[in-house]
Amino acid sequence: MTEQKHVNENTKNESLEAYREGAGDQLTTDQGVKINDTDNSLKAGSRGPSLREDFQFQEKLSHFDRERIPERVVHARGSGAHGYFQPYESMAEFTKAKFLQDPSVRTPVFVRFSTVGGSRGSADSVRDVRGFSVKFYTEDGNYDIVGNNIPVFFIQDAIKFPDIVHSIKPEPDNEMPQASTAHPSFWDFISLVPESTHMIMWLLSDRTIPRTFSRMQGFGIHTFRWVNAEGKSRFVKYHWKPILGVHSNVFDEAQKLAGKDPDFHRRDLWDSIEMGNYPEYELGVQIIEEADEHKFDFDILDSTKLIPEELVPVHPIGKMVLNRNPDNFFAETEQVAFQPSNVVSGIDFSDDPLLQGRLFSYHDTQVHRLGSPNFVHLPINRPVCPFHNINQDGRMQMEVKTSRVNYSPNSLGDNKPAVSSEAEGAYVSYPERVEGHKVRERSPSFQEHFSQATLFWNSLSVPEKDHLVEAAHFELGKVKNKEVRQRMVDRFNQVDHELAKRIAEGIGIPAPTEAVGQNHGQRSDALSQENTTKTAKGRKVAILAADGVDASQMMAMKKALKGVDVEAEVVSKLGTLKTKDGQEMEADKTFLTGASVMFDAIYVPGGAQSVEMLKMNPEALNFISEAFRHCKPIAATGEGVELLKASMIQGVTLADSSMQDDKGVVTARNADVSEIAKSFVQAIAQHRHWTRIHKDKVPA
Ligand code: HDE
Repeated sequence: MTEQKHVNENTKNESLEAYREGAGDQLTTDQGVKINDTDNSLKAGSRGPSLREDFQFQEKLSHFDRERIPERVVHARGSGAHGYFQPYESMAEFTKAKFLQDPSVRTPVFVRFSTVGGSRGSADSVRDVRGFSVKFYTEDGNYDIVGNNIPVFFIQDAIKFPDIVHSIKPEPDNEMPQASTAHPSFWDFISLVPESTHMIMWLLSDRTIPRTFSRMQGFGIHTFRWVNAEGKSRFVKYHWKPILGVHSNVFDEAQKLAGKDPDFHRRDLWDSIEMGNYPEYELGVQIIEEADEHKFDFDILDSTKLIPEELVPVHPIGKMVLNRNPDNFFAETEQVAFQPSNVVSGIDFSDDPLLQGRLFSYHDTQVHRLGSPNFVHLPINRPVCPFHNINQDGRMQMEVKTSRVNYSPNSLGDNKPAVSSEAEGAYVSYPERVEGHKVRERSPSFQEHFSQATLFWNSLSVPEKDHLVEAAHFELGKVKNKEVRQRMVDRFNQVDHELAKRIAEGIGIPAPTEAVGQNHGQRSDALSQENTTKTAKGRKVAILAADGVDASQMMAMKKALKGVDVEAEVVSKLGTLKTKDGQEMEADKTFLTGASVMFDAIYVPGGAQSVEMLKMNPEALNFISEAFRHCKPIAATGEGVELLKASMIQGVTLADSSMQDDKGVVTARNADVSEIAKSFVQAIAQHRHWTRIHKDKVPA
């Protein structure tokens, strides 16, 4: 039992130390008996029958037979990381939660990012909502914010959760498709559930194809309650803003990544932490006074609605840094058990019926998945503060409880463990006054479903709107049932007439002739990814090279990029190459192991021989075309410009003499590479260059 008073950044790491187990020197059985041969089972004669008494064989095989536990019913595919959270200032005015009182205290956290629909082995980059779960190991116990990367949800009441999840998951007869909403049963359900409309707009947007976890936003979704030391309560909504901004793939890229590197997000998270590029997120809150609970034209208990930042600004309260990879995937990332019901003093629930249902479901699922109510004893789940209770026994009880009293009250044990008062830090529920009849009903304040879907559509930039329409063409294009597609077009017509017409034309449904109501014309800038932070930091550039490459140009570019925390990797036909000045060098990737979709930008250095060889290589040319089509920055210097000329890119001006910087394509024949690098870095920071009007004419 950890008897820890004050928590710091390292507390969880230190508590895990007691459970760490290296490979050891000598192989033994689970009982500690040394083993002399683990390759041959015990047999009667070397060709004879195996013997029943081979306890070593039995132990090895029977443990292997039980290596799997049930994967999470949703969010099965995930990746985790350790880190810490530090508040900017004391939040005592609003909450007595201890980890939010002192800006000098770093509270350890474990975070798990996930997709929702796919199985444990499915690809990272698929179109899906992402989970964003944070476990704070606080001095007052564990606090979990189990959120998503989208601020709203599909349904309003938790009792509908099995229905929405059944419709998303592969269809029950043929178990297809994997990790995709593009199938009839999902859209059938959605077309019959108007409350899902707002979420569907987010699902079809670029939010569901994030570039990396470090460039992905997180939201608590529900309205929660904060309570301060005086017992005053306010409502609160959580926002995690990535310091690197919110950036996405394009859909074609996400689909290709699923094949080229199904671990793309997991690898990026792992590598970034190993390289010291720690993903960072600012936690922000929207605080709503109790008196303002009913002042909005939607219900703050309705999880299909967000509170526009224009109405209630997001106040940044602290920063989370992810700086340590797990030691063991199963022990930590797979066994971590998040529960929205894990709250600490100063934090309470609202009556959101979606949240209330989750307060039951997560504990229930952990007991099933991890096999016992003692799942809290697992190292990753243990609080770092003392925990003493009189819960007894059960499978895999890890504590050897030494007291004979396991009931309360007791006199034999001096009435210990004793209950505490609120002043001593006991959790006491907020005494919310409630009254009402027992009914199975939805509140009338939950009945309007389209206004915020329209707000989202209005807030998107032109390229974001185009992407959303294309996503709808793909998703609904996979739905053979015409009546489902028709219902969806009718639904989109309630969001916006133009949107419905554009979607209809791509899915074989007649465009609606009349608008349903008038678009309210409102926008919210915070909803568009165009208005996010833009930085080159943490990006990856591919340098295309072959024998004869101009190493001085290449090294100058690498150095300039490194200076702004941009990693560059050399991609070549073979594993090694010879530079123009005769040096042997190793490539980081080949055209087989690397692909443009794995990089954020491309650079082609000069060297006449290198460029001639690349020109003859269709994979190199395709690398350029694909990056161009995905609107990624491209730079070329010296003879490198010739490769761009030989490729199929069009509609941009390439350098003949002086430097050209056109729609993210930066080229120069003779210029100083470090100068070019400045423009290139600016182009990289932009993320993508959507103004390339001819991009879709480029085959890739
Ligand atoms: Fe979950 N959800 N959920 N969910 N959810 C689970 O718990 C559930 C909902 C979310 O990284 C399960 O441990 C119900 C909203 C994340 O381990 C399960 C409802 C939000 C994760 C469950 C919801 C989420 C889960 C499956 C309807 C965003 C992954 C395995 C009210 C705020 C946590 C597990 C991790 C996982 C139930 C809706 C986020 C079955 C009943 C809304 C990030 O308990």
